[in-house]
Amino acid sequence: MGIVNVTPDSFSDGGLNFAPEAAVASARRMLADGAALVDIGAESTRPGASAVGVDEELRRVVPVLEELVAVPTSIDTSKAEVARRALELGTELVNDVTALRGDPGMVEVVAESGAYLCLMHMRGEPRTMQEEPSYRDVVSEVAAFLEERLAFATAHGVREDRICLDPGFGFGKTVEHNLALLRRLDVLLALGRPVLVGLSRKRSLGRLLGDPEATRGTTAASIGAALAAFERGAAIFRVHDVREHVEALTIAAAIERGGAIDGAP
Ligand code: HH2
Repeated sequence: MGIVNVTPDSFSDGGLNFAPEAAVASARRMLADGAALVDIGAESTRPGASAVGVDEELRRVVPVLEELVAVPTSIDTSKAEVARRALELGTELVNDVTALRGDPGMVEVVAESGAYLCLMHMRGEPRTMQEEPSYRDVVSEVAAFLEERLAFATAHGVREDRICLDPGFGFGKTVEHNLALLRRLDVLLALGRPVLVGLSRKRSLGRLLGDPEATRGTTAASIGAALAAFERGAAIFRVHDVREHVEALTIAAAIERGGAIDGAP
């Protein structure tokens, strides 16, 4: 899953894809580089980011999706109205970082459309979520949250086989919390749904590389984290640097599968 943020303020590609033509070109390049779909978002969720209204979010996202009608996309939104419009324009997956808690109308929009859905764990809300997050046991608390959200979604008519789960790296979590969740991805996989991971360029990676003030991680660090997640069973990787991740994961998958790749000596 490639990332295209149609925002002026995202933590890693803010401003780069704010113009619709630039966003469309980035999406097409990511697909050419091997992405299976492109996640279009118009509201930054980086720590401290301020909220965007529904009209502004639609103004940013609609021209991009109109150009990408025949292209597999997901919509990174927590607003039912934005998801509804995106689904009308052909989006296949709703990526809701609030896990259906942000807008009471969201679950119905997803259920009625039959779209895929990503449920992500977040403690608090983006403006304040990094203010001393604390857990008794982060792995079991995140798993219990996702289990409850999965039950909520299916009780409201979303098909279980359409849902994937995401621990929400960096959303109300310290570096240690993120590492614990990555190390014990098996606990989330035990919920029976594919796991999506969003580790790409996250600040925890930069901090692990030794800069306590880092606001983002490098591409190499992102790939290292993605491979560790792959080894633990993650199925979907939300990334900025598509080609590099596709190459690294292709090799990891070939090793996992065993046997020769067609055409390889
Ligand atoms: N991370 C971000 C945004 N959306 N969605 C899911 N499912 N999982 C994630 O980890 C995730 C997400 C934050 O990253 P980014 O989109 O690059 O930045 P911003 O929120 O500043 O636009």
